[in-house]
Amino acid sequence: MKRVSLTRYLVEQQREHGHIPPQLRLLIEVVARACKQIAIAVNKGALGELLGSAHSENVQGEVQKKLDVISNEVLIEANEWGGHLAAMASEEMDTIHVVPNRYPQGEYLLLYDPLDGSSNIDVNVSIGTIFSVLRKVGHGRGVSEEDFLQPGKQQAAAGYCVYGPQTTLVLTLGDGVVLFTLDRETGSWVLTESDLRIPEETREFAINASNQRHWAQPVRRYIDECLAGKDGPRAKDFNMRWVGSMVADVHRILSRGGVFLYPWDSREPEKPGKLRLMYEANPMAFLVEQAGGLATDGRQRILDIVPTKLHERVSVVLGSRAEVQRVTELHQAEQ
Ligand code: AHM
Ligand code: MG
Repeated sequence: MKRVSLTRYLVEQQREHGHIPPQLRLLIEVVARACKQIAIAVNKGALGELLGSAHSENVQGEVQKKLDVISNEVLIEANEWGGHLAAMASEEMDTIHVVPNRYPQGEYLLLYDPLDGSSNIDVNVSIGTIFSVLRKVGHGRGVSEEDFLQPGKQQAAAGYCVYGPQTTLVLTLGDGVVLFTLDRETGSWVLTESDLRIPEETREFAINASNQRHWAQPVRRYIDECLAGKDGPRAKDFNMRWVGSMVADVHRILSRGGVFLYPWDSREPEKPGKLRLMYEANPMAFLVEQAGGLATDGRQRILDIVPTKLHERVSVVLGSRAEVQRVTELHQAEQ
């Protein structure tokens, strides 16, 4: 079997389709290398005294874990000197990180959640890194938060890495979704799936059901319909899965279908949802659409939302088309 490495995949994409500028190629390679480094730290866990709290809070008031902080630093250090980026933004940083003047400035913006699924770090459950790439629109050296406020449909690339039983990297450059598995013996990312497709129909949903009493009516109705199974309006039995790491839940959906919901709830009515538009929802929505699925906030396509601030939150419904459509219909019926 021909083994295709990430480097070879990117070179061939550039050569054959000409749609990957050299700076974007470098960016993907650098992010993938940083993910390898994060995977090593995650793997060491208690042996490297890397578990537990960092005793600090991020801009969203969440307590940071040591590995959240380390992963954020690994991504900054890996990316700031290569000349491919203008600036970075992270779920774990209050403001954007502009590439320092001592380095050349590139034309891309990188956004990431350095370690998604923080509550699973210390219990040895799959966690991951999510990233999104935008082009800097304006010219000149100045970069501001405004440059990042682009709708997700303008992403040049997006992906995530799951640190689970295997370490896998899932990537889209806007032309389908590919999956690489880390070969720890050679240190190389090997292409193991060249066209991930989400089945249109599913019998599996993912939601944190402990929040049920706080949900809005359309979400309650949708889950009630699923729970009613064969005898209900959907006429089929559903199964439920909730890992608590979006990367792991989305990876399952990309692999075998399903629907993922993290909806608005009434505990904090002014917040549109828990998940972050730019670090979590947008990259996952891009991947899911590229794999043939749908991603909405219940009403509109996530990739069409124009962000008004960096750390904006959003409701998320994504996965197999038929289910996302059903959730959307229920929301529209309410209007
Ligand atoms: P994080 O980025 O701080 O880890 O938070 C995001 C995570 C998602 O990965 C996951 O889907 C969700 O939060 C789980 O939330 P809950 O603990 O409410 O089920
Ligand atoms: Mg996250």
